[in-house]
Amino acid sequence: MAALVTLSEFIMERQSDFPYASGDLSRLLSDIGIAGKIINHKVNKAGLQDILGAAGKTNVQGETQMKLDVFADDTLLNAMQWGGQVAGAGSEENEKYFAFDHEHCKKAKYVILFDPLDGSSNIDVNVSIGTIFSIFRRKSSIGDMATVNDFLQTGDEQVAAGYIIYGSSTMLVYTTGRGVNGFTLQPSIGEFFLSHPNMRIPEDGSIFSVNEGHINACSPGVQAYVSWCKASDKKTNRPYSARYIGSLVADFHRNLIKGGIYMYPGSSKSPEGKLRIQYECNPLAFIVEQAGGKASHGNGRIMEIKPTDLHQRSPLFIGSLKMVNKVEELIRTLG
Ligand code: AHM
Ligand code: MG
Repeated sequence: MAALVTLSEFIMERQSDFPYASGDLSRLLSDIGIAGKIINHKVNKAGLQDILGAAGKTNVQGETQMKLDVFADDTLLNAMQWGGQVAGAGSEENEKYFAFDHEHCKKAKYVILFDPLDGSSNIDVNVSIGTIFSIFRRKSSIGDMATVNDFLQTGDEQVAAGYIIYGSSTMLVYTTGRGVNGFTLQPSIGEFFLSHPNMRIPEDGSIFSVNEGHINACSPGVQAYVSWCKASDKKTNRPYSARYIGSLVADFHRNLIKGGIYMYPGSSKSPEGKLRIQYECNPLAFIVEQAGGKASHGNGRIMEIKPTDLHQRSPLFIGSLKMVNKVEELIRTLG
């Protein structure tokens, strides 16, 4: 039987990849793993919340019941604040970033951005959802409070990124720029174990994931690509299969393993699409590039965008290298 490697063991082992690392990033990743377990516990009881809390809006302990995305946000913010490895946090749930004023946080080297529970529309219907995170070295001086510039870095400046998928099993997938590794939660003992070492995305795939309901409002290049995916061609194994969960982490995770492309293009109504650069596009872009794939905004790499706003949006084309190349080619020629 192969040796079981837990997330904590793996993180500690990998610390030696960074010659001057003091262990802060390792501790931060462990804190995220713990927050993920707490969120997972709550997500798994989602359908029971209303039943158990039916007498009023409070549960048996007298605590007010929170919406799951607010619960996930609070859990991560608390874990980050008390963990003391980040100077601040930016979240999809909050208009402004938080600069933590505890002394140990002011001394921290990193900041974090996250989408605490992505795919909110799927929460109530028992479909996979996820947490996405992105970690940067801070730009502001150690000892001071975090500033807005800490949160407006390009994706290329990320030091680590990952996601947790709450699916048929719960997995944590992350990268620190030395490949991508996936861990599956063993629920009975509450431990993540290395289950997907050195993940690689197939260079080409046969799955396309897009909300086709909006296709008429997309650019000619994007429309041409979707038609191309649906056209028959034995040599390139088309038509491809359409798979769209409407949960970015779940769609991305499937395509990472099987090969495929996820697209959220701009449209005439929303030229910048829907997804946010810093806590949705960038972290998945870092992972996909580390796994041998590609992430584009249509005309170039996602991770080169210099954001000017915490909640800035961008079109996203992400997945297998050849598929992203093809959609870029059509956008280049047709617009
Ligand atoms: P959210 O952050 O409000 O959950 O929105 C992001 C989600 C993604 O998970 C998903 O891929 C996309 O929105 C689906 O959007 P649409 O319903 O427009 O296809
Ligand atoms: Mg989201």
